[in-house]
Amino acid sequence: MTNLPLFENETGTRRNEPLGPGATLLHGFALADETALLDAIKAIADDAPLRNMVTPGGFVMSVAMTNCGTLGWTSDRRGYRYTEIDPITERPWPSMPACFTALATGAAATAGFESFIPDACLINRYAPGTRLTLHQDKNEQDFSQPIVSVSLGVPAIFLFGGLKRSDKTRRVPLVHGDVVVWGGPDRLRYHGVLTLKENHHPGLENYRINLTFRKAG
Ligand code: MD3
Ligand code: FE
Repeated sequence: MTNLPLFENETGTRRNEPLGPGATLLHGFALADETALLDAIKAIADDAPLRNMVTPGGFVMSVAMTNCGTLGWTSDRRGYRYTEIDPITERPWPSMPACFTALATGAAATAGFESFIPDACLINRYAPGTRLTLHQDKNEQDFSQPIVSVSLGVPAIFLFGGLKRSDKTRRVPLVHGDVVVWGGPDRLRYHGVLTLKENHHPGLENYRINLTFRKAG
């Protein structure tokens, strides 16, 4: 099937919306790759199953997660960290598919971050009723490297905060195919995802999947 360019503007290019000095929303940037992305996600989850991790405080996260790449983000009672081995399968995380790396590197370059090469991709799966509370991503080595996030499936409302948890948040709707690049002064902003509403997406049922690409090591 061919993807028609439904979200092009009058110049024939997709809309790139600045959310901050180092944050850009690339509307529909992942649409051309959706079939390859969904197939690759299924293969990864067959190898390293989606699971509900436990926070250091003992809460089971409502979002189901897995990883691909040389490093994978995990959480348990001992803390948050990146590991080379999946603690469930006790094998390395599945390797990063070429279509993932190309998408992340291309999105970062489009947003002004040249030569971004991710070594970790966290796959988050949201069912209706699940959410991600406000947090910062601070487990990576080098905060000068951006984070690239790809939204697939049912729409969600993303919360974009400030550098303090108590700072005012902005609500940003994210739909299937949207890619956001977060870097520079926006890299350590608090962020989260509001409780997912019941919705249907052809190919992803009532789920939202988010891919978060990082240079973790
Ligand atoms: C803004 N995931 O996995 S990705 C996460 O939609 C995470 O699943 C969310 O936050 C999701 O840690 C949001 C977007 C994102 C990622 C990193 C950021 C936004 C960010 C870092 C700084 C500011
Ligand atoms: Fe995050």
